[in-house]
Amino acid sequence: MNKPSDQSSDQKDDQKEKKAQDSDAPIEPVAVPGRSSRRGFILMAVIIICFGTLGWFLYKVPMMQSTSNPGVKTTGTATIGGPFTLVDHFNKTVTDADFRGRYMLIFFGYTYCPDVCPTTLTDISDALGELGKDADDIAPIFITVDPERDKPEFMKEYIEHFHPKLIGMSGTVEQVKTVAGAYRVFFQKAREKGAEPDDYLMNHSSITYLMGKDGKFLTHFSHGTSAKDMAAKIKSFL
Ligand SMILES: [Cu+2]
Repeated sequence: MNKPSDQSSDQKDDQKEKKAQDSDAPIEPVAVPGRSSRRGFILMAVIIICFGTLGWFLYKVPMMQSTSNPGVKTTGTATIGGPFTLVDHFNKTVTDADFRGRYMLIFFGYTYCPDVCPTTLTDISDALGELGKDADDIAPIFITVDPERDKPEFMKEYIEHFHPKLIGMSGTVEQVKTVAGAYRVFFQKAREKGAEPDDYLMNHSSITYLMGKDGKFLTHFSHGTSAKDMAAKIKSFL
């Protein structure tokens, strides 16, 4: 799974290490032979180590505390979701407002996905089956993060493999970026060197969102949640 925040903190660590090396550098010219200068050198080294350790505690420890508990949502649930304008698999423009009064079960992915998307869409479909009549109020939505290849016609063909109620959504790259941003979904093209321009995979977040009748975030399901568990959790909100 992708953790952009971890990546950036790694980079910060690298930079910090580089800085630490830089600050060590001026010590060398001080180390001239002789007792007093050697004592001075040791003293200076001790001071540097002390400040270095203090610095590490001041910077690193709060950082570890903020990243070591991914279960705690620091962003708040209110910021997940938001307005979108996309194109459904009938090539019709749709917005989030069209779904007011219904629950939205939203998953982001792409039709060329080798594993995560087909598995999740199968789980979603099975969960809907499990819910039976209760699923009438739920709009299961599959939004592509690969609109360049996933045109509406292709989305239509793809979702037919899963559940008759599934709604496939595509749009312009800009529209998809907007909705993905609103749902804090990460996605990125991964093309191997020398591959054809349209021969690539998409790295993407694999979270399924349940949004309320008012369009507000209710809960989310991580990849691998069983259909049974998903159905039970959804039912608790209906
Ligand atoms: Cu996928």
